[in-house]
Amino acid sequence: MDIPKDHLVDMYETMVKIRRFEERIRELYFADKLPAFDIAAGLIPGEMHLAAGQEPVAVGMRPHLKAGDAITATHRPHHVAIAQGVDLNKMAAEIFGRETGLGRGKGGHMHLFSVEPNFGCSGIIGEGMPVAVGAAMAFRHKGTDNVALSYFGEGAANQGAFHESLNLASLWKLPVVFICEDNAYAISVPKAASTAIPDNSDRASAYGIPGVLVGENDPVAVYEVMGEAIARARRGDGPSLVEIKTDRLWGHFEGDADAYRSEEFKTEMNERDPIIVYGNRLLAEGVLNEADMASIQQAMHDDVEAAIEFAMASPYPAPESALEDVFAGRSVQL
Ligand SMILES: Cc1ncc(C[n+]2csc(CCOP(=O)(O)OP(=O)(O)O)c2C)c(N)n1
Ligand SMILES: [Mg+2]
Repeated sequence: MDIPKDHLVDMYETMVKIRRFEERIRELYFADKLPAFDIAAGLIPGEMHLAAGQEPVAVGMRPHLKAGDAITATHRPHHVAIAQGVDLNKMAAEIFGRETGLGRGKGGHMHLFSVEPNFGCSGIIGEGMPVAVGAAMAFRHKGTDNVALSYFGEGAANQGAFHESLNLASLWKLPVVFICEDNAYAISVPKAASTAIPDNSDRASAYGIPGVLVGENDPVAVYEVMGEAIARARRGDGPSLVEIKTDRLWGHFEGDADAYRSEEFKTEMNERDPIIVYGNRLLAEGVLNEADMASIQQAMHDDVEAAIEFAMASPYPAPESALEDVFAGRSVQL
């Protein structure tokens, strides 16, 4: 692998951190919702969309980022936020609805916003694409070489916002990289039932921009393709569309019976778990040994535990602050 060792190790560490975070959120999410699943109950009320299995799409861009770059992600945002380096303590606190969270506990897991690094996401499908185009326009006007990355699912690629964003970004040659996370399902709808062509990357030619397909859920393949797409945007040559085939290991949301995917499909998917595959490759190529891996696991687990402890020890927002920091705050009369 013709990639600096520190990048290879950094991607592995970040994948482990993301997976551990998702596992712990899953445990704590369910802890007080069972045995009768009550979505409104417990420490983390509401829906929860976790990204276990999709780590490669997030970590592959990480070594190519520079300070000031902007990222928009989706309703399934944790892997991308962690890979960009969003403060893990504040992110966990937001998920638990605490005052110390990124949005002072008012946004929850689908609405994580950070100024430094510049990260945003939304529960509205397709929302992040035009926002990333706006960020890229701002970079152009400011004369920086920053880039905007927009993550979205293959389901979202059928939204009008996809067309509008790619068209405008191409027309104005804006520094954006559009990244389609193709996990083959939009909730329970398989891609073939919603999308006229097999690969969204082919749609790029309709906008006169490069479209690249990453066919494996592999951080090294993502690293290579994202390196080129980000460099192209940074030097002023305009946007690209990258589609990455990936796997959502768990249900669409926590509590999803996931009955629309066969047991055979799920078994095969688990057998190609990208952390195991990539870890074995790093061992085989002598990049890491077993002891290195154990200490990485420990360090990443400790980081996640510290973030969860910070969140759990933080206060809830005061009831009287409910109308602060929201658009309706000034006009609503109670
Ligand atoms: C505008 C809008 N329409 C519908 C929904 C309901 N919804 C939530 S997730 C989802 C599917 C998204 O699928 P995809 O883009 O492939 O992302 P994935 O969940 O696979 O990561 C839908 C339709 C929504 N949140 N926003
Ligand atoms: Mg999908």
